[in-house]
Amino acid sequence: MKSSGFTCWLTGLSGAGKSTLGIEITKALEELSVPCEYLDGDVIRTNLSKGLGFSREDRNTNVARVGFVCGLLNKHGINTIVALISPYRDGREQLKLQIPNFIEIFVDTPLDVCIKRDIKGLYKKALAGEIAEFTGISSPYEQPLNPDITLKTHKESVSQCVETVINYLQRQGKI
Ligand code: PPS
Repeated sequence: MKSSGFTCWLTGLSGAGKSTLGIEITKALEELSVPCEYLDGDVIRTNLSKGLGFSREDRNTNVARVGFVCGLLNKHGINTIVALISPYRDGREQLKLQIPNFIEIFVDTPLDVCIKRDIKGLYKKALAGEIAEFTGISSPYEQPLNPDITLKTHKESVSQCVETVINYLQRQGKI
């Protein structure tokens, strides 16, 4: 069976804006009657990936599980929008092999901006040494080398970022 759906995979630091963008991209696609499912890191970790921690191995397991689900949904024409830190290049490279229509979207918000935003108060705790293996502080984030799309939430509005993604999907003939 030929895969017909696509996966928009948002990767970036905690607080980069992945979830906000993921939700808004999903809404914009639904308004265009494009069938899609939004998969958010925090939600995935309370069910599909419950029990996983933040070691390199656990993060890549998390990424692979979500990738597996995306592959299944895409096969049946359901497009997927994913917001996961997915910090390791090798984990993301695996997805490209596994998902035929994989679109890597780098939410390129600098660490200092994420620390300033600190919406969940996690950076404060991580900087105080209260959270181990926190991405950008005590655990690495390996930036994509050749993402399909780069979004800079500190320079562009949410609606501009959404427009960039929708325009890309239209140019590529995906929608
Ligand atoms: S990963 O690396 O892709 O498996 O991470 P993900 O599943 O996206 O989960 C990230 C959310 O978990 C919270 N959290 C942490 N993030 C990073 N490092 C550590 N140690 C950590 N502990 C908890 C945090 O709320 C992340 O959500 P976002 O939306 O990215 O801020």
